[in-house]
Amino acid sequence: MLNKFLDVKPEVAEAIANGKPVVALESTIISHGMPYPQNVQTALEVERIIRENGAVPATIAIIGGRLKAGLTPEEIEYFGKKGTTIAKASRRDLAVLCARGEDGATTVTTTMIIAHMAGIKIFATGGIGGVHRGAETTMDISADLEELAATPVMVVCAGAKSILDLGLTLEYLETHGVPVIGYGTKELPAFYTRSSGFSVDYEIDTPEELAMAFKTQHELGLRGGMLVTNPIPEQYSMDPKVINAAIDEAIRQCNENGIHGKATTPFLLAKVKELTGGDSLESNIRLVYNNARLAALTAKAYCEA
Ligand code: PSU
Ligand code: MN
Repeated sequence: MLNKFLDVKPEVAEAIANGKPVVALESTIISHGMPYPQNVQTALEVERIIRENGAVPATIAIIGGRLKAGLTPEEIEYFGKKGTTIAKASRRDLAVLCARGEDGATTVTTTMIIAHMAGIKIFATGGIGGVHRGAETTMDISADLEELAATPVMVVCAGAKSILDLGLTLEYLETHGVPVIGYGTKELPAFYTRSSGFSVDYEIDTPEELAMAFKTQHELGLRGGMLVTNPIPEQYSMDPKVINAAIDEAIRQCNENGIHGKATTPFLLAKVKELTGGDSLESNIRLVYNNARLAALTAKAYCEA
């Protein structure tokens, strides 16, 4: 019995019922992560790349209080156009949004929750939330980390931006038992750049081995997800000096303006984009395509394993 608040798109439901590969996608990256119309173009292209690599895409969102696993192109356009006027929905927002019949853009956390309700195991995105710099006093730690600890969905991302404290983010994931895998690398990628100076737990080099590791985690009866960090392709990676200067300036302005809570991450992302012009947006789009492809191949391998 599926959850009474859940609507699974027929194409997605058919794939799940027949053991075919499905990849979940989040909607906060559309509404809060990129400007219109690039957000809509990117979301549609990501779905195309997933199909091209043999899986069915399921973009996840909350519309009129319904948890949607799979959106139509019209619904993706609606989210892209409404942008930041749509509520950014984390775990704590779900109940009230559903009770009131409102819309919500799903973060990594809520996309994992809804994917799991629908029976989807693999999820591709750009970056995850984590432990913010200064968290030792602000206690700003993304709910994404708790969800990775609890919910059995593999998240394929490009590592984490250094708007976060990457060292503390890794410590937190270790404490909560979340495996952090580098795809073809021993180093944690830092979203816009391929290196961070921090090590991942394991390097894995094929979608087949990723699928096997994740399947084994389920068969062992271990709870929680797995974090796959896939470095941005070399030709789209940014100059670390340029991007780190922009991030430092964004954090300075964030503190100066007293931004906190759920507004922090969207503020930092928008500032970094503003300070680096179109370059960071292009990198961001390319790394999402790269993650979509890997997630589709891994979902396929998972179904065949
Ligand atoms: N980091 C990015 N891009 C994003 C996000 C984070 O590089 O789009 C979004 C994701 O939806 C993520 C959310 O789940 O921000 C985390 O927000 P918070 O830090 O408030 O938990
Ligand atoms: Mn936060």
